[in-house]
Amino acid sequence: MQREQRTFIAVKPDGVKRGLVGEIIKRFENRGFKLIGLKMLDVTPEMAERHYGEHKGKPFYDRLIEYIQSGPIVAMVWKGYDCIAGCRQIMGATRPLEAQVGTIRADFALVKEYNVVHGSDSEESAEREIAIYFDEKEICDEYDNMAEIVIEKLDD
Ligand code: IDP
Ligand code: MG
Repeated sequence: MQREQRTFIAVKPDGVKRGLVGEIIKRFENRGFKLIGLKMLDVTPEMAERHYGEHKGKPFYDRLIEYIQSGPIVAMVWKGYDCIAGCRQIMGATRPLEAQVGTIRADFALVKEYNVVHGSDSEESAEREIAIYFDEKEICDEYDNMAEIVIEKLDD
């Protein structure tokens, strides 16, 4: 079944520091997804805890909270057909060695702790994460792009 979805994607601090913002955006654009929200910001402790609440209690939680605040992130909202799974496919598996060659994490990361990009894993987490970083007024969904043309073709 076709699903038009929104997802939250972030270039994590290591990705920003390494100058990978353009490369990462390009990969989602190339696929045909539509960029509808974009900002650079420093994650606050409150945002970090809301974002990664599901991992609270895990051994890596404190390091993860520290990592996501170790420099600015580039926060994005993307939209398109099966956008959540599609963006996760472009990102690759959490552990770079398990990620397919050609994915962001296989191509640009060495270890799971510093894996350069975040992407929501379900519709529920996408909407929850978008709300942490964006006001709906900041989302620009009123322009046409290929993603919508592709969806129209699929509907025929
Ligand atoms: P995901 O980013 O692929 O969705 P999650 O399991 O949701 O992976 O983990 C969130 C983030 O926590 C990962 O992207 C990674 O930065 C970090 N992380 C996950 N597992 C570990 C671990 O075992 N050690 C250290 N950091 C981890
Ligand atoms: Mg996750």
